[in-house]
Amino acid sequence: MGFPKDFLWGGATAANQYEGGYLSGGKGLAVADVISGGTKTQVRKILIELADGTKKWIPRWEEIPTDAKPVIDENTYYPSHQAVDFYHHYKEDIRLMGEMGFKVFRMSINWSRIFPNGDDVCPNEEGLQFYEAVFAECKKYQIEPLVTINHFDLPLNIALKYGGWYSRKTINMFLDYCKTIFERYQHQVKYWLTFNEINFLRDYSTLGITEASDYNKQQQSIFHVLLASAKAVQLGHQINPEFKIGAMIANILFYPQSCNPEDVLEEMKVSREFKDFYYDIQCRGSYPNYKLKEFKRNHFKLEKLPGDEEELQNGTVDFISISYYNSAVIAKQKGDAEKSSGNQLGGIKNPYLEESEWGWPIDPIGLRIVLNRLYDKYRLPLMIVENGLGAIDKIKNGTIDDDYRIDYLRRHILQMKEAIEYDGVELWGYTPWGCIDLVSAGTGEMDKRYGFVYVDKDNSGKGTLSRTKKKSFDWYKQVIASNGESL
Ligand code: P53
Repeated sequence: MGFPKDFLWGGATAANQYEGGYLSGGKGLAVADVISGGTKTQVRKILIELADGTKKWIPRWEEIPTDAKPVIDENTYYPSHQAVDFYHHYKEDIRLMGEMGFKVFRMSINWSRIFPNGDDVCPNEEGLQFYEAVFAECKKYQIEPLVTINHFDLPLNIALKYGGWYSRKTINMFLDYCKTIFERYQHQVKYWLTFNEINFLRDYSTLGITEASDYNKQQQSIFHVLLASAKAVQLGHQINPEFKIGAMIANILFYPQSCNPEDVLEEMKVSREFKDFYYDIQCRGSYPNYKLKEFKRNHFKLEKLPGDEEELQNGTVDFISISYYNSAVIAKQKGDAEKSSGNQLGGIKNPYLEESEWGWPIDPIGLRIVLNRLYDKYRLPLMIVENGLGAIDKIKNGTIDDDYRIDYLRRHILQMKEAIEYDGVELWGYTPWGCIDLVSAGTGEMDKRYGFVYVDKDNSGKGTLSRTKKKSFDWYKQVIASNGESL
């Protein structure tokens, strides 16, 4: 009993936080490449050049005026440029994954490495060869690649020239990219995810739209992304019917603060807005009524073409994958409740849970609840493709004793086991986030580490990039070897 025999144990990464080589091998610039580093307290910024030639720094989520363009400042550190240089370390890293016994390795393809400008007529052969070599390396260790087609990553040219996902043209550029990689890698890759955290695309770096505050533009852009995903699912299945193509949604679990029906109703609304409506479209193939009603109330009319609804309907996913880090508390009236410092949605502190150094509540039982709710509702196989503890690691006498990380992972794996064994949930695999230390997406820093392997690099970009096994490396190795029995 316990975990199924063929359970996919592994780890997860994303190109813009891991790969580096930002201009190597013919790669073009991505939006991620113009976002500066940051820290817990210092927000990541973009330097823009205005029409009159003057330059100014703006926070990454701020609107970029239509006549301005992002530029790179020579004296500023940009984490994506080198990241932790998987580009030159892939053999070493995959060997380490092989040593841990990984069955699966989640990674993303850098769109601008394949189509440097997004709208190129031909793909960049050197870029295609890079991933071919990576997949061949995985095969040496019988590691199955799980590829995210788009992980917070957009060729800069698509943002500048077309206005990102607000333009319907971006759908076609995306499908050209999908066709190229599906055809090229159809014998090397079986598991695909279309968009990372599709419910978390809301600014220039992900959607490529500059008026992030405009409701209509946001909704239209999200529709284009969802449509692109549905079309990609169909295209993938045409190219290779064996492909398993999944949705990927950030699954923060929301709790009502009290049994006051007002709080429960508010939690329902937040859950729908933040995640449920994306699941519904990707798993059931159409917009739920509550979303259509919301459009009406906002006097918004989605611009659609004939056939779009069928495309959504025919492009439902084969499985659901999620990121799960924490839960959050929702109340109708926030009042004087104690705030949870780092909770992404500015939530209320949950008195029953501890928090990470970045203020993310730690909630293993929440994971079991999430898995059950999803399986009840959609009856699709599930995968947890991100989970883990971002923490500061200290090297003492050449070793890193990350017992806090082991403890976090152990408690989550135990709840996965309950969900499988006791509740009968169908769970395919588990890929903890940042298996080799990488750059944080939220803060752009190195100090927030998730890995089993330590990478020597600091927040300002300095370091040898050497890899060192942490205590959790051997621990995870025996978790995999015992198929989740020895924790
Ligand atoms: P970092 C926010 C909340 C939950 C998940 O996050 C998030 C984010 C964005 O920061 O993103 C996912 O690095 C994402 C990864 C990211 C990871 O969570 O801010 O898919 O790219 O690195 C962890 O600690």
